[in-house]
Amino acid sequence: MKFPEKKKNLMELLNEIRIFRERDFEYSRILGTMCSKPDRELIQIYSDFLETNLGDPKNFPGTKEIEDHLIGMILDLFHAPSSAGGRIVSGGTEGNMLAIAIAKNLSRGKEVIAPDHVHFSFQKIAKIMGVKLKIVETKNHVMDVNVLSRNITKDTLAVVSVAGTTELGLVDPIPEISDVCYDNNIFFHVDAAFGGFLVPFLKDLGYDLPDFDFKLKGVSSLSVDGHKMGGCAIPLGFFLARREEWFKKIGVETPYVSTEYQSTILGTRSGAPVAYGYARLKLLGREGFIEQAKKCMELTNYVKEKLEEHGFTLFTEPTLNVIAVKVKDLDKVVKELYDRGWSVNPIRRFSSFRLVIMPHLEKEIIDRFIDDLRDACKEVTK
Ligand code: 0PR
Repeated sequence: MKFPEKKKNLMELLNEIRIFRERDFEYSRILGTMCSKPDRELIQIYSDFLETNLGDPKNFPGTKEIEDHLIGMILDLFHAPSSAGGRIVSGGTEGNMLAIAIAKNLSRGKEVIAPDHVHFSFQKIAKIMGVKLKIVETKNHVMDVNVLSRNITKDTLAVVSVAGTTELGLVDPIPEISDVCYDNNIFFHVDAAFGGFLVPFLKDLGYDLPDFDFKLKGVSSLSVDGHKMGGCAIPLGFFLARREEWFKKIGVETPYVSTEYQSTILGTRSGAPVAYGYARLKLLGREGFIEQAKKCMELTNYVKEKLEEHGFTLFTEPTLNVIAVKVKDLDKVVKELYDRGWSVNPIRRFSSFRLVIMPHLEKEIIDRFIDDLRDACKEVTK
């Protein structure tokens, strides 16, 4: 498309934009996403903060106060000690990147040890930051502490593990990994981008899930996404480090703006997702997040039972609200589903596709989906 030479009539323009938007999937037909549909009641907040810029907070002291309160809530949720610091980031990728940047400043090592299910953001980080990603084998699709111990060398820069894996929604044995890292004095980052807003509340409900946050003395940093199970609007992630002073190591002086230094990747950044996130966390509170977690897990069980009733096989028993369904001719099935208006995400290495049972899904949607899945599979095997 060429840069427009002439002005355009506003009504025509709005119409043009609307037509594009109508081509997008309705959120209720997106079954593989880890993101959330914004709450109707809170949408206005996003537009009220559109011009706020937290890159230069002196102009927006009110919005900055919201940011500070929000970070405080997150530090509290994840049992951060008083020495800890937190930053708002654009999402899991940026949070994970800050972790490795800090680790690089604390150690002479060159290798980041991570399980084979680690999110692809670490591949990007390795390329951008010139570190080596040492992928280690897992056992039953979670990190194996013995394999980890065997792989630690004097070159180890950091260890990464995951609470809520991207493909299967599993949780690594984080307490054991934390002990190994603590004993070997190695920086340990927990990627809780997905599980961070689910695991604590499932634990409240009595689910047998491991600790994964700063309660564990070996955890050095943690990333968690508001825009996944936090139900916040995109982009909103959090990065927490056990010591605030570590941020100085990756920070740069910022002479033209009102902060002394910045230690995140973005410079100019919107206050809109921050204000939205603050409101979302307060609207639900622990009470609401427990209800949300319960609803997602009940629906996950329903999906599992329905699928099994119709002869489908799950790749693993779900731990969280992620279900991987094994199918023959994966890509063809995914395409047939797409043509029927359903979006799911293929996990090719497991010949499965992923369903993430997010809060916006309901039983009726699942029933309709399973009917179409059966048709799609019949079509493929014809
Ligand atoms: N860490 C983990 C464990 C993740 O699952 C993800 C993203 C990230 C880090 C990176 O987070 P950002 O994308 O916020 O930087 N996981 C999902 C995935 O890659 C993201 C996603 C969301 C994918 C919606 C598809 C989709 O429709 O599968």
